[in-house]
Amino acid sequence: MSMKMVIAIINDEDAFQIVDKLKEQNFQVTKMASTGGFLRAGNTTLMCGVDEVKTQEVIDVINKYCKKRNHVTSITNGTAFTEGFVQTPMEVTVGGATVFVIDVEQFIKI
Ligand code: 2BA
Repeated sequence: MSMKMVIAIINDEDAFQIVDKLKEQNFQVTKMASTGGFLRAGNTTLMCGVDEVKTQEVIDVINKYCKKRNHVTSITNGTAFTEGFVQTPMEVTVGGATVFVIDVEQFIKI
């Protein structure tokens, strides 16, 4: 059996749901807390070792539950001394995933 390792860097917000969905479909997954080198903010890295023929199924789950989406949040403008605090709605993009698929040379459980 040929095996692949899917490494996916995803948003923390999507992590619990995606681990649940992968488990439901009988995939084994390891979830690691990670930090992006550019933003230096927390993200989640998933490692999922799968039979080669099932690689696309894992990618489909990631695609379904980690899709980029727009999220409306609010930022606070102004000061208490001027016009007061004003909540300004702002649209931000959340989610998405960076996925690597790697050939597994050996898979050993001891
Ligand atoms: P993404 O490209 O969606 O990458 C999200 C996270 O995925 C990255 O977090 C990093 O943890 C991981 N990642 C992406 N490409 C990788 C690779 N080739 N190897 C290993 N890990 C990888 P951050 O590094 O904090 O980057 C967050 C976001 O900032 C990136 O989103 C991208 O939109 C932007 N970005 C990253 N580097 C940039 C740069 N040099 N200039 C401009 N924007 C950058």
